[in-house]
Amino acid sequence: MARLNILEYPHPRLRLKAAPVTQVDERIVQLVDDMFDTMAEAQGIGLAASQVDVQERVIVMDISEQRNEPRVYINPEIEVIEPGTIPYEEGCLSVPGFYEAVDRPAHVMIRALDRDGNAFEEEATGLLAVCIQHEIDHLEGRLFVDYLSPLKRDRIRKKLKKQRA
Ligand code: GNR
Ligand code: NI
Repeated sequence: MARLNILEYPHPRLRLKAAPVTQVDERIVQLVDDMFDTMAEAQGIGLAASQVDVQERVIVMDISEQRNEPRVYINPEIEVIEPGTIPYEEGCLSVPGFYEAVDRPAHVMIRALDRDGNAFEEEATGLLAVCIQHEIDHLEGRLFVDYLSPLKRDRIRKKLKKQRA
């Protein structure tokens, strides 16, 4: 088990597109386990491999209160199954301390591989739907701040830069 370093906005590597996993082997299982460690330590509800500088399509999540419902999504795909969006106040471990409302499709079907490499599908609404879309965005090199006005985004970028200085 190991905790990995989380890249923070505006790190250029957060903009890279992640490649599909070709085989769910020991290396991927190790990555998944390290990502769960990293997410727990950072008290996040989701983490995409892109955030720990691994450009492969791997996501871990746990949106449960008790933090005892681990979810793994490898090579995830989503399909919007009902029109309509919900606003949700989003945060991101790569944009620490900032929360802003983002609109996303409210009802989606997720298809992915699990930690054993088996295909599964899952219907998602509410926070699950929001979170999987937020994580898939990371795999595409997108961040929630991209949905904000350029002014808000720039303010966040400058404040983070100042905090780190
Ligand atoms: O911990 C997180 N909380 C969160 C809250 C609202 C919408 C999305 C998220 S995901 C975030 C962890 C993270 O940065 N995942 O990429
Ligand atoms: Ni995030």
